[in-house]
Amino acid sequence: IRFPRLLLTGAAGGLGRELRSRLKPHCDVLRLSDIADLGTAAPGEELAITPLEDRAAVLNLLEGVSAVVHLGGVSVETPWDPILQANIVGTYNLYEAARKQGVRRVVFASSNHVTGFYRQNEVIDADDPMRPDGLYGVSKAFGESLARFYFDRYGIETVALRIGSSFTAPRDRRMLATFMSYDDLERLVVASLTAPVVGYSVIYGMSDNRTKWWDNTKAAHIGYVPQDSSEPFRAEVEARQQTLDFNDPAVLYQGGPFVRTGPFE
Ligand code: 15L
Repeated sequence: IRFPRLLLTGAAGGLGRELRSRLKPHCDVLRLSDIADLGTAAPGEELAITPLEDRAAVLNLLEGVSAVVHLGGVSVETPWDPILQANIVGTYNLYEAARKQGVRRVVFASSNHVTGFYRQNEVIDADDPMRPDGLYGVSKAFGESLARFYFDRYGIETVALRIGSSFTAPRDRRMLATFMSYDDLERLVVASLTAPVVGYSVIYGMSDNRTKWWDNTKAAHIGYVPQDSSEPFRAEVEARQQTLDFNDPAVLYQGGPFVRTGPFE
């Protein structure tokens, strides 16, 4: 499938910068938005600096768009106000704009922090109750609920990606379980955009790691087949972090350090 126009929000962020070049072959026009600088437009790119909390601007942003990859928003635990504006108001504005502009599918960057208060010795799937590990996780839980409502009520499809840790390499022992390579991120996003029917689906974003906390069996219809693994990094990561403190909540819970971040006042 080649889309006439894809929108990538959060295009200046860590994952947005990776997906910018990787999504281009899948569309005629790639529209990119962020609040940070997006550089200059390459052929076939449209740049639109857009604060997600600006409802009118977001409505314009979705005009003429075939599908959205929504990475925009706050991506870590912070004080409440930025989370409220970007992740809660912003995600509402995005789905309202999708409804008004007739956009039929959204790939929503959710997070493993929606279930960060499960323990590292548990294996969960998308049907287990949400256990957010902070206000950031709560905002992603809101986004997932909103997406589910927009599917049930308006038929707008969403794949919610509960992304683990997508970096060039796992940075600590926790990330041996949560790691997703950029190549696997691309595979996951493209599968989510192109699977024939997704309805409202939730899938954990991880590579084919040996240590697994998340079971994606129920998302098999998306057709995501990870090709990479954290395993080649294991020896180096374990050598760097030799002991684990089992009194540290970051070691006990899947969300890692997020479970003990904040409060901020
Ligand atoms: C996230 O949701 C963050 O956006 C990212 O920066 C990582 O910290 C990741 O989770 C993680 O859990 O490792």
